[in-house]
Amino acid sequence: EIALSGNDVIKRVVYLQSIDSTNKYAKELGHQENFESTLVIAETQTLGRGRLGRTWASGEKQGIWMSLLLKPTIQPTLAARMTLLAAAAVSEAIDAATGLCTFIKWPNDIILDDKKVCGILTEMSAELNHINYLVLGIGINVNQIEFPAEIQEKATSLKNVGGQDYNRLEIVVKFIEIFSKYYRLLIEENDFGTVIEYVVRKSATLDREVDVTAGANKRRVFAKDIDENGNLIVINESGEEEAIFYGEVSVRGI
Ligand code: BT5
Repeated sequence: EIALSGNDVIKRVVYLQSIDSTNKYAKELGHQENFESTLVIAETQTLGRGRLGRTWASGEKQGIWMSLLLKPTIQPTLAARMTLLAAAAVSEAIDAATGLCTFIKWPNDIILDDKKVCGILTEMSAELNHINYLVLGIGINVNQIEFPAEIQEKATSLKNVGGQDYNRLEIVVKFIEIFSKYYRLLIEENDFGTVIEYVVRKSATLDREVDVTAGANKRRVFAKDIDENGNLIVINESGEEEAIFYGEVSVRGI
């Protein structure tokens, strides 16, 4: 466990060799009264999770498996902003540390070479008017070269694309730096535009047809923009503009 001096956004880092899931661990910390904002990092996970209970392959010590526990003073209805903020920070951190060029697939994936290199899982506990805690779970494939057969086609790592090993600590440090900057802008200056600007510029989703899946319902729409709250603005089947708040967007071809 390491205290981070000089950073008022992330107060400490907990470093673990192996854990079932860093998100689960961070959520347990979040149940303590007056918890400090903490970044939980593990070398391996035995039960890494994606959204909707899906599995996240993270058994190898070659990735960055981390969860950031925070208590953001924003309305729970605006929590989706935090996922995009994390996505922007991860993408920018990877690019800065490696020289590679990642893209953001709304709302929670980072794409490299048309494949998924990182996924984000946001979980929170909230009352009507405030957030008790929020956990941003981030999984980045860094130096693995192989994946389980069922995701081999759609997953990649920084090493697969860049052809070399990358220093994971360097990426984590950059992430802490950039995330803290964006977080302060949002919380202290109510500026989310800077994040949106980055997400739009680096979007793998916009200006193309995407499938929007909500439960069993799947529609093909045209992704036009991302609004100031981080919602995806699409042109629907009837030619009308519509905001997509939640659900799942799959970009064709990715
Ligand atoms: C996500 O879910 O993309 C969120 C992943 C969050 C993982 C982090 S790791 C640290 C923290 N602790 C946790 O337990 N979780 C977080 P979703 O959009 O539902 O995507 C899941 C899908 O991605 C799976 O069903 C697979 O198809 C695919 N997948 C699984 N492992 C992958 C990997 N290592 N790289 C790329 N794709 C993967």
